[in-house]
Amino acid sequence: MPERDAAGLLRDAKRVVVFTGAGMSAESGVPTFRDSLTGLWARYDAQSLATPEAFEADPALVWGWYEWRRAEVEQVAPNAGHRAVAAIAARVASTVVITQNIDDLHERAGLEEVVHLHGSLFTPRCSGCGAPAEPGDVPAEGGRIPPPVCVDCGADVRPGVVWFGEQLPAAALSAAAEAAFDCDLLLTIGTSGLVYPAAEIPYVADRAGATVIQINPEPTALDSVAAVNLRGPAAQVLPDLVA
Ligand code: BJW
Repeated sequence: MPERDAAGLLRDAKRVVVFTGAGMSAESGVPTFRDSLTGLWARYDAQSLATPEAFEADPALVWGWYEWRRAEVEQVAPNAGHRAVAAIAARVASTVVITQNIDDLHERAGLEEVVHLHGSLFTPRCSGCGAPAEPGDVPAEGGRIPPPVCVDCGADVRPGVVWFGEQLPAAALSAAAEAAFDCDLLLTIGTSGLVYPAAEIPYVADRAGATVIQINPEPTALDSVAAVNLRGPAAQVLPDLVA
């Protein structure tokens, strides 16, 4: 289905869900995970950095890596795709934006509420008692830095993100599932659709009768659930869709 028809579907939609992944922020300069040349998992070992076991084994390595990524995100700006998503939310009041991203680029593009399924670089917390904590010093890429210690219980502060093998925040997951179940149009943007349970969200919408539109330059695991596949980068396709 051509872009013109996708724009019509969006114009007619009453309850929209926007579901985003790393490709949403790629044109801002934030690397994706699984792109074969530039993805984070092409350069770094996920098991050594993005698991609770990795943090237990080497907290300074893991804390330093996330603090470096936080600093990188602070240097970049939302792109035209983020601004187009904010424009959709301004136009359709019931829009729910669900992201797997741990950056804050949707918020900086003007969205007040974003459902963060995989947490955030900006919400570190105590690994012992769960109390919120402050980000620490920023190391150079690959630099180790011991995490701060919780002022309440003395345990290490950890990044506020969801690692492999960890449960997603229950409130975010149920808000996402409910929004997907209730929507009439779901836009899935810049995700490979490989990581569960987040990747279930477009299927929930499809099973509940919504139309799924995908924006991605490459084929993905979600191609078959999408009624419309718009093959292109988010910062180019989205502005045309909302024009
Ligand atoms: C563009 C573009 C442009 C490029 N414009 N597009 C069922 C089956 C198999 C395994 C499992 C299963 N259920 C659970 C699992 C295990 C696991 C999992 O899914 N593994 C699979 C990888 C096999 N899931 C978990 O462990 C989850 N937890 C869980 O299930 O808990 C259960 C439990 C129950 C009871 C007790 C305890 C536990 C947690 C998953 C957490 C994922 N965390 C990460 C890291 C976050 C922190 C960090 O950033 O370091 O989240 S992994 C990483 O992948 C990150 C992302 O949010 C997530 C998704 O990646 P995303 O966004 O799709 O990025 P890419 O790189 O994959 O794709 C980018 C796309 O963009 C590509 O398609 C490009 O083409 C496209 N693109 N440029 C538009 N300009």
